[in-house]
Amino acid sequence: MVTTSSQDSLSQTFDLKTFDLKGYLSDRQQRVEAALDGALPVVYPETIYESMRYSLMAGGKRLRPILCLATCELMGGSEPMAMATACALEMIHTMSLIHDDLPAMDNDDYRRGQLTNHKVYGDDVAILAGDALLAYAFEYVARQTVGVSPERILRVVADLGRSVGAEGLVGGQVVDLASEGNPDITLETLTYIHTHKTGALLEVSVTAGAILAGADEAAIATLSDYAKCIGLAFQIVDDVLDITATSEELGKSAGKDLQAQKATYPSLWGIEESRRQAQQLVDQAKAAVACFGAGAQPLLALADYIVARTH
Ligand code: GRG
Repeated sequence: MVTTSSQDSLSQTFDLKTFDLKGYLSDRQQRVEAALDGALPVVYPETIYESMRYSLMAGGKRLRPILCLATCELMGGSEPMAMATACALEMIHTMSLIHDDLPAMDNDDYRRGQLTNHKVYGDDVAILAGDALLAYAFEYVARQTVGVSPERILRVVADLGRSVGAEGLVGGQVVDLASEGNPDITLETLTYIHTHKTGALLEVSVTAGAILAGADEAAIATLSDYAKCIGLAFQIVDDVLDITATSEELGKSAGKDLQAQKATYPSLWGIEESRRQAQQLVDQAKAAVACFGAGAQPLLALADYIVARTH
């Protein structure tokens, strides 16, 4: 693995300043939006499809699908090979947001700049919309992936399953709920929560694209190192933004962590140290993928975007 100290020479080699991240994100977001739109038509019983689409098509950065498309491309694969998984990742992410916002969980009224799913459709339909999106995500990968061997598709399905279950999102969420109201939790517990609740899905987003493209195990392991670093950096920045950004900027209620007396990285380290730690992780992530040469440019820029983002 390339060390962090190689970062300066890396930036010179790739001249990251010339990479048009804005254009790259906008292009990939549009492709993902179109694929998602086509993936979920409204049929009978309309209410459930409308509720699923309400949250799925509400915008969002589409970071997980974009990471999946980027690593597939980096490893020599094509967009059609990865698009079904990219959509599935967004379906899973969206269902986790719907369930996270429910009164029994974080109890939020706004998400992605609009009322939360249960505020519009009721708790019952919102729960079912989440369930249906989760089930459909797996069906979609299995049925709609093109140009990839069944063995690779099966591995992606298994990895996705692990990342959402008790070893992933659900495990992280359970420890998060149990820690609520306890501002004294340890850094170890906080890191467990976030590597599972946030990191697991980001990691599979990165590795699934590579698996679909037929990457070797060493490359998958390197990408997994990159993903672990950006996953944690992403959550540290999320915690900072919850304090420093407005509800309008975030598209959801700001200041929720303080209100719920949640331990966060800023509550343990302060804002400046949290930013420094996030930057260090991003540098580490970028150093990990330097071995891939100029093709890694999107992954380098996406890592920078994670610390620079404002929502
Ligand atoms: C997965 C079966 C299953 C159940 C869900 C509720 C729950 C269990 C887990 C919570 C997961 C969760 C909401 C984690 C937070 C992750 C996070 C930082 C979300 C914000 O992601 P962004 O900023 O959002 O990428 P956009 O809206 O841009 O997509």
